[in-house]
Amino acid sequence: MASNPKSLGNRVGSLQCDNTTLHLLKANDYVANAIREKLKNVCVINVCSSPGSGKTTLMQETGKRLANDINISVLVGDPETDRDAVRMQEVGINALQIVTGGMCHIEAQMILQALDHIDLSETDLLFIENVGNLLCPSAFDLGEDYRVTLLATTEGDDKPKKYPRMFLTSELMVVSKADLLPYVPFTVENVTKDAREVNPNIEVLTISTLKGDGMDQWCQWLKDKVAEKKAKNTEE
Ligand SMILES: Nc1nc2c(ncn2[C@@H]2O[C@H](COP(=O)(O)OP(=O)(O)OP(=O)(O)O)[C@@H](O)[C@H]2O)c(=O)[nH]1
Ligand SMILES: [Mg+2]
Repeated sequence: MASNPKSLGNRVGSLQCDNTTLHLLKANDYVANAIREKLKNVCVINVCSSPGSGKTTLMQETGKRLANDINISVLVGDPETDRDAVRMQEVGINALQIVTGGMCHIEAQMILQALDHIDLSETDLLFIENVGNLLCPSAFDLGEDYRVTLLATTEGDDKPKKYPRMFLTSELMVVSKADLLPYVPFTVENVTKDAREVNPNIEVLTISTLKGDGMDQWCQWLKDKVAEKKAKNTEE
């Protein structure tokens, strides 16, 4: 199997028993690589966060703003309900719910199966909304190009050091609910410093989906990533 840049399998999902190491995440990484092969013309973004940080709201607003520029599809993971897919469909986004049956993360096999139900020829950007959790999703490569982790101002600015693997494996941290900054003890400077001590390469955007602050930069970031992916595929 080709080495996988997103894989934490060798570090996180392994058991050491009497000189034998079992890599528990190898099967997931194998499927994630198959997804990457299949989606050479689609930019895939795995959106992670704690429950309620604003993932679905951000994608609803993004879908509305980019409706004329980019064809977006969303696969959304939820432990029990299809509420988020319904919310996205209500604003015209092509969305499919993956109900994990109580599981705290999405695995690559679930994405591969769900891809059969998406018109990939009509998709430039595929969002995967992961199950709300800052721990388990960090260990599962879903074949994405980019991992984006939201951290809401209401959650406290100490989270990057407490949940480092999530931030270590993310290309972008979105500080969400920025409109609440005047009311909560949260400093963007502190959280950025901690996130960059965990992952010096992580980009940071501060967004209020509710008020619109930062949405232009976020949409431009997405447009650039979609264009880069298409250009890379054309070169190959
Ligand atoms: N003040 C404020 N509230 C927001 C913002 N974005 C989302 N919310 C609210 O935060 C709550 C949770 O938002 P969701 O988008 O459902 O969060 P989520 O991360 O998708 O939640 P799960 O899927 O359950 O993990 C909702 O009540 C939103 O209206 C924002 O920018 N500012
Ligand atoms: Mg949601």
